[in-house]
Amino acid sequence: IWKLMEKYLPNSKEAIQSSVVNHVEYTLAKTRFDFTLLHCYQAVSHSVRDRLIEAFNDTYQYFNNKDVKYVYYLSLEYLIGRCLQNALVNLELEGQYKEAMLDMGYNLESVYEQEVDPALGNGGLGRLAACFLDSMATLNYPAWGYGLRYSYGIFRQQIKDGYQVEVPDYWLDRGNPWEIERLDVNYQIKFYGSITKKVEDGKERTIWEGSEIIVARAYDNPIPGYNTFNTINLRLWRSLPSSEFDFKSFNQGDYFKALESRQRAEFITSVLYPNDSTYAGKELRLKQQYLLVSATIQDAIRRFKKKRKEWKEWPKYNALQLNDTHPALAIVELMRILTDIEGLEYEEAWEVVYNSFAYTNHTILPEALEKWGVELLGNLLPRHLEIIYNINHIFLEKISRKYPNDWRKLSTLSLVEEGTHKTIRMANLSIVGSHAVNGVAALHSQLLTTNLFKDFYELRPAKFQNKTNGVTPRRWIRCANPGLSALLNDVVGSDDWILDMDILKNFQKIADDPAIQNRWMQVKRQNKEKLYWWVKERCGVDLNIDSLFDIQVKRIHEYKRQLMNILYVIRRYLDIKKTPAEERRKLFVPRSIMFGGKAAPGYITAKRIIRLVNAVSQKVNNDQEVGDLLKVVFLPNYNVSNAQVIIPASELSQHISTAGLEASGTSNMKFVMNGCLIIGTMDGANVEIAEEVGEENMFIFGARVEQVEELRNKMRNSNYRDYFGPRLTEVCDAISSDLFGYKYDLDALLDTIRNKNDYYILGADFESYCEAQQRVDNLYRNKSEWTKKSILNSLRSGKFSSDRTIRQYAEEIWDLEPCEIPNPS
Ligand code: 26M
Repeated sequence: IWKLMEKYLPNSKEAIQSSVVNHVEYTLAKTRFDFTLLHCYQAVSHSVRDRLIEAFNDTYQYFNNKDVKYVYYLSLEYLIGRCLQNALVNLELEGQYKEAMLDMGYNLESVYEQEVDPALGNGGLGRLAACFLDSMATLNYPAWGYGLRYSYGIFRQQIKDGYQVEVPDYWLDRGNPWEIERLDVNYQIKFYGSITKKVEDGKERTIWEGSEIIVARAYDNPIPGYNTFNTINLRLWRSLPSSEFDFKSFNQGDYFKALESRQRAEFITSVLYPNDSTYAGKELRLKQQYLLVSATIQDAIRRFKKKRKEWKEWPKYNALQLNDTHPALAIVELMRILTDIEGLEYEEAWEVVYNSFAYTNHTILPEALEKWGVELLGNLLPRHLEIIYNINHIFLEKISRKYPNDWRKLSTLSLVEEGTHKTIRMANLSIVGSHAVNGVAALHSQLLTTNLFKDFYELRPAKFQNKTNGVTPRRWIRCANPGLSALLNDVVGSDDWILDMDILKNFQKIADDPAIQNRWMQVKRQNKEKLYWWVKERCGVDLNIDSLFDIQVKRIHEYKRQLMNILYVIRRYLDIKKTPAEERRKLFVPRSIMFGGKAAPGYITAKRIIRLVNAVSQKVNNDQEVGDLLKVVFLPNYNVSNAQVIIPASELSQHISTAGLEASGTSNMKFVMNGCLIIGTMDGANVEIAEEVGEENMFIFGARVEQVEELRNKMRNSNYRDYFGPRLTEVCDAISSDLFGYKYDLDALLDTIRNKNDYYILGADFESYCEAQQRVDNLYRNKSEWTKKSILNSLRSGKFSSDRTIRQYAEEIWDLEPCEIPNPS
């Protein structure tokens, strides 16, 4: 058997075909007389899965033999997107499969379309985790991703009568060929219950007995690296009832009650919370967080114990990265196991914990910061609350020794927020329990040290770092934009740029070459055509392919200012209408303005923004006078697979948040790589994009972060009519005069900027935004100049590969070495 297993799967067309046919017969139990495209997708996926599994098992066996250090990436969210094409590209088998399938009468691209898009995340934070996995595998880092296997991903967004409607996303409907269910990897998870203290040989020991016990089961998802045999694991936990627990309740005689408790257990990993910017404090969410944390720590400990090392060596072998505060209880869970179960002294345990954990912050919005009520936390996890109090006590003692009588410092640094409703500040816990804390773009990391975490920074400046986000060029160029990939291959003379985006900088002279410019425009046009059909099918709108494709896709939030974008669209509409027909083409560049993104179900203002976009779209698209000079579309259900169509087709993309509020943004990086020009504020990673591609190749506008507070104060003390310029006033008046209908909703929406202090300073930035838009029109008239800037954007985007980001995490936080497994062939 071992001899047989040493034979790796052959890659010839015939071998691929026979493996697919084999799966049709034996995995799907199908015949060629009753066979659909979906079956084809399933058979192909199983054949690719076989290859992944070989590599996957070898990878961890090799890591284990080499006794390497691991990084554990802990995240409540992963937006991995579709797997089939990504796996084929990373295994460098796409060409072979394409041919093999064509031979059998199937177009591989339509096979790709059969796959569901696993959407176990909300937005930027979840997609970042997925890009990181791709880079960790590609760079041969010994890594594990850990998360939850939600049965329902983020809701599917439908637009009905202009409003967002949420439809449950039961993504496992057709099975999931990419996961491996580990029937043998199960851990018990406890909730509630009580704690007792025992004294044993003069030492106090704490015992926590949970009163609800469930099981977490592992589902493994292989993540192949590009151009390497290394394949790492994304291990997702599913909650199940514990049979041990059943035994008790069934014996008490109430059969149906016992079944109910089984269902409660399964419910924990049922659904992803669809918020990305507000914290709600729901117990079920805390159960999710603890389930991830507890199962993951148990798994890591089991692996470490096989090494038979001492606990103090744990940080040499393990780095644990917290993707925001969502898994922060891991700090407490490891402390609990080390002290209560493994019998370490508190200080010994703290050394181990502190030196292995690191925390990434993704937002400075105060409403997003997690604070668990002590009652809720203490009821669900009594021992953890006690440990948090201990950590806080020891920490604050140090503080008061260093800063005697500084009550302000004590109360801002404390893990506990006092008040009528006492809460635990998860960010403070994460900072105190970690040896490294990082923001996700230079500006954001800077703001953490000067504002949000100022006092922590002064305490330990060396702890605070920046790790500017990045995105994987495999999915975002190679998979999403095959035309551009082929062009870059020709320019570079190889596909080396996929692993080293920085080499593209050596070819900047091509930006002036008319032949290259022409090819570049052709590629963009083909991508625009693909999006044209997508829009026609889903929105029923006929776009002009020659119009400027202007796109803003991201979660809907006031700070991202989709409202400013749509108000400018109205401005343009009014201006077109005012201009005599014969002069319109001279004054306005035809534009197709597209919006996409989900609103959190309870976020009423965000939902009203969607309503406004659709109201404007209705009016403008049906106005004969306007024709193709202006089209407005809301792209429904923005997700990873739709992004792969939308981004490569975009010519202008909008990243227009109030300065200081977008921690980084990552789609801005994807757009730039795909040769799209940015209209944006000096916020998040835009600042670094401007540094790399040159401000002259972007459309930068608006208040800088230092000016925001002052502008806010000015506006607080005046009527909106005094600081709204005439252009914005006229737009608001048009809406209020019911030009677009839906007056009730839309007036309420406008009141967020008219009568609520305009916290996001939309009124203050509007004029400068309009000017930037004018610069866009002017440049677009010069196709060659526009294309030149497009090329330069792409060639200078190397910094924003997640490979660069992950190398920095590995070297500056994790202290991790790559470990490449030998290629079997
Ligand atoms: C919190 C509590 C309960 C339920 C959900 C949440 C929650 C989930 C996701 C809160 C925030 C979440 O995500 C925030 C996020 O996506 N932040 C974005 O992170 C990106 C990656 O670093 C950045 O590029 C974006 O600027 C930042 O907004």
